[in-house]
Amino acid sequence: MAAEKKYDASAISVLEGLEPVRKRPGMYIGTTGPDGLHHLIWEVFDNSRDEAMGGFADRVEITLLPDDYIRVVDNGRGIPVDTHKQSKVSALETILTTLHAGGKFGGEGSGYKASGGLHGVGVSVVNALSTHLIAEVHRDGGYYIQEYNIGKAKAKVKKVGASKSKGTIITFKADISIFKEIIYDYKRIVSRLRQQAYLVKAMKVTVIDARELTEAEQKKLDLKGKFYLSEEHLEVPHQNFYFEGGLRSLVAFNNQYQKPVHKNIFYVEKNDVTPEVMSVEVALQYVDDIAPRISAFANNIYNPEHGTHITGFKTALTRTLNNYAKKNNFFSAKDKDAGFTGDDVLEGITAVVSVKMQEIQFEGQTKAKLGSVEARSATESVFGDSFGMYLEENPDDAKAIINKVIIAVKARKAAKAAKDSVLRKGALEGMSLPGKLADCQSKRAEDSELFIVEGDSAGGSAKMGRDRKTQAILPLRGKILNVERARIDKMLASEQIKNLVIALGTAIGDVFDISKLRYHKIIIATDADVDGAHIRTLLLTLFYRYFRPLIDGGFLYIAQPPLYKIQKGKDVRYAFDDNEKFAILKDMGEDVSEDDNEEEDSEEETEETTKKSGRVRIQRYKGLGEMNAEELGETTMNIENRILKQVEVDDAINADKVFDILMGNDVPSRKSFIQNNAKMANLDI
Ligand code: 0RA
Repeated sequence: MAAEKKYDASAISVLEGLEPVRKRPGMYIGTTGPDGLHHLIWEVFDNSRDEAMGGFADRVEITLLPDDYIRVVDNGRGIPVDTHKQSKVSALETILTTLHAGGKFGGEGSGYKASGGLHGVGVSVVNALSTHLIAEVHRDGGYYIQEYNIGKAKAKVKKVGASKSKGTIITFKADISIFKEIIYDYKRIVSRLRQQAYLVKAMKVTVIDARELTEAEQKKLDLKGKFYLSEEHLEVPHQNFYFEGGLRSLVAFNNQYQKPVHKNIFYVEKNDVTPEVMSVEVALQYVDDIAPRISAFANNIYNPEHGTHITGFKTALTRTLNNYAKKNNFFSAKDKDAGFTGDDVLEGITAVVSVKMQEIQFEGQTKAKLGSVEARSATESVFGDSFGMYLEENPDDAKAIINKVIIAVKARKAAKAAKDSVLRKGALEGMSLPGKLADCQSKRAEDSELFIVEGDSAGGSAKMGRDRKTQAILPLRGKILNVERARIDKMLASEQIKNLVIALGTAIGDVFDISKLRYHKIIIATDADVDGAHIRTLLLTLFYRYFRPLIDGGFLYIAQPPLYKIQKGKDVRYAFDDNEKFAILKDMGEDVSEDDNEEEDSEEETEETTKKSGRVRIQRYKGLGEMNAEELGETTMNIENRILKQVEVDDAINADKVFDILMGNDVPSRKSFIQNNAKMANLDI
């Protein structure tokens, strides 16, 4: 090792205050992309929400302001402004400039922790990553302000007036030198804050988008000293969320496009379950469907991978329903195998489980899975006892639920018999590859790609345009089977799906084996129209429900074929969106004025696909089938030029939702959804 490379104590800078946050923002907020940027809002909001959870606040308001400012207001106790005897610094400044300062104020005797306060430690992190932050506090009869730049106080906290209110206002502007770009996603913010409003009953959350205000309107708004904006400025886009029903309302919301099999949503909330478990809250309702929809939260953090609370919930659910069915003679005495399995009782359930704990433990870094062992027995006993009582007290609901589960049992037995016979015959594993599949030459999955294309004509072009060494083509004819309501036995009876499963090589269901996957890139290539979007939705749903590990493993992709072919003499180029089209036209020396834009846009609605504008020919592709083999190969399949979008679980979950609407039982919502979306060139899935 070279001498100058040796590390000694003097070389290690002593990181002080908030510097570590600016040095490694990723360690505190995950990324410096959009996720991390939005994390700043969650961090501030979570503190306000915790005030509401502790019963100290009942309103939280988030405003997106011009110039990338975010403002979070709550009517909680207000961050203390009194001065610490030793440090001579106010509590406010300590909280805003010290990492992990939250804990200092949450100790025994403060009455804070015991009240359910779970204050994150993050306001200081937000401060560190903001060029400007204003903290306003209404407390003890006074109105106080302190301002910061990049985490450093500009001056001591100052009392600027009297106030009869209580609460905290944090206004911050994220530092553009830290974040790649500062673009707040109003929809995303609304969706997360709506979810949080369900989790904290009786907290009214208001989200306001004031980014587009003119200067005059801003003046009228006059933020200084103002508490809430929404009542006075309803002309600004805003949304209010307030759910007295808590998780009960969330289950109703999740089931809005479904057909419930019973009327009364089950609901329980119990506080102070054990010294560790501060509360357990569960709501559920069964719907006429097969897939379970279980959402899990721990300390208001969403746990997509579930964990101990859901394990306890499932155990109690199975036991309670079995006990009730036995006691009420739903099982025939002759049937020795009578009884519901854990899977039977999950079919068609919509449930939300939320626990709050003192010392919380997650598995892994992302908080995706709860690990705390106490949550398991606490959820099992609170939910089990209460659900047993619900069944006794609501015999109509109980009967409907049990009948629904009995149907699941019958279907499971039928499916198993059918699947056993299919598998025994080696229908999937040893079976020869489908005739429709044009396989690639390589037998190495790492090098191989499977293109799933829509229709035989696109299939033909793809076959000719491919690199046959590594690219295989499977054409699908029209719509694949609706997997929402089909079981494995029925699915395997569908030629289309059987072909796909055999081509993948992994088999399906209990015998699924990812190590047998024959292609490490599976590429869905459908048309850029509503039908194409529909088929893509069907495929994504199929993969999400039956081949989830392929999504998690990053094996599934969506091809992005070009929308336009632009030709001027021998110069042929392809554009993947309108912006690119205009850029190319400009580059070719064409005059593209605003008027032309309009014209193009309206033209897309008509059947006309080819346009002659001077010597430039613009062709809009309606489908893959319109491309010849060379074009398709060049633009969509060739590794150099093509654009692939890797499918993430979120895409699939969204597809699943769209799917519920398109395919579920709720005909009116399906109708209105299709009517509302029919004109969209690209279904937003
Ligand atoms: C520390 C101690 C107390 C409240 C808070 C922090 C607090 C922080 C934030 C952040 C946003 N809104 C907030 N509201 C309160 C407890 C003070 C007391 O005991 O009165």
